[in-house]
Amino acid sequence: MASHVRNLSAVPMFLCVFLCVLAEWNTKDFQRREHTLVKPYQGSGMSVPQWDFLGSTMVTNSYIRLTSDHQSRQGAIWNNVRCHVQNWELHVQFKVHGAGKNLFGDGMAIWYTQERMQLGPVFGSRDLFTGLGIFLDTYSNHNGPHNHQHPFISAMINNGTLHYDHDSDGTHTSVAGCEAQFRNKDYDTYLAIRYEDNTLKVSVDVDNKNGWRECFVVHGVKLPVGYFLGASAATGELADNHDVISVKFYELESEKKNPPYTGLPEATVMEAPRDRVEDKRGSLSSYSGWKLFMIIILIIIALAVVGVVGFIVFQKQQENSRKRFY
Ligand SMILES: *[C@@H]1O[C@H](CO)[C@@H](O)[C@H](O)[C@H]1NC(C)=O
Ligand SMILES: [Ca+2]
Repeated sequence: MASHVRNLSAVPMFLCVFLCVLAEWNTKDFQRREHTLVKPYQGSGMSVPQWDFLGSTMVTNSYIRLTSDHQSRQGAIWNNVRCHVQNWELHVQFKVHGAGKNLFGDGMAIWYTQERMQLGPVFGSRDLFTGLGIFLDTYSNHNGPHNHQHPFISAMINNGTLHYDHDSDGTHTSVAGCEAQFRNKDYDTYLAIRYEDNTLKVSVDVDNKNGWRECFVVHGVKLPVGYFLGASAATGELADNHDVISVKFYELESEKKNPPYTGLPEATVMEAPRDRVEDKRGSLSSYSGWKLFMIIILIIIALAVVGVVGFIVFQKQQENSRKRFY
């Protein structure tokens, strides 16, 4: 009996591997290597191709540590290639961890800004920035009644005039946010930032589900092309390790062909937080026609293979039961 169980379980396994390979192939198609940061980080010598780091940042074989679990650190890593892609999705694998049980901080940020390589008070980077900041805030600076828990992920759009206020955890300048328990996890944690047709969507995968959970969606966000991608982190009185494992940048195919926006960053409309929706991680929604066709063909082939394997297993089972009875 045991052998039958093993045989049968091999069928969905095969299908899964097959579909996973398919999903991977689909995303690779759009991946832009000049904005991507994956292991092994180092090229020749100490430098990381296309990325510059500053402050407390330390590059190891398996992670890029923006700050270690020590007080008063600021570190950052910045892509040195301007990003001219209009519609994109960024996947960041990160890890925030430390010895603190109740007291830890301050957090990290992912950037798409005009400025780069400037340490400062906003999660290790400069204030009055121009562009987009996604903040992974682990410490609640706000005293008194709270409308949300920490860690908290939020987005801020800035044209260079807005100041990030730590005392209110940036609530006055944030366009949207959500709670996400991403700290001190044994498994990998991920953040996705999608910017398409003036809509900003942030999703997380922090529950070891291998699927995206929507954090928030904001419509009416205008970000110009030509800015830089970066990540930074800071510790103060409280500390944590803030690690970036990988940054993967995907160009999205858009239906609409708008001319590239070159004005200042703007956020016009703010959408109320919606119910969280489960998405399959790695599957980008904009399939072009022939790709969808290819996928359908491949699924049909997969189903045929499953049918054949199932039939063989069934026959074996019949044989075995005959052996048992006669
Ligand atoms: C910058 O943003 C602020 C706040 O949203 C706004 O009041 C101001 O008019 C903007 N400045 C420019 C030059 O767009
Ligand atoms: Ca804070």
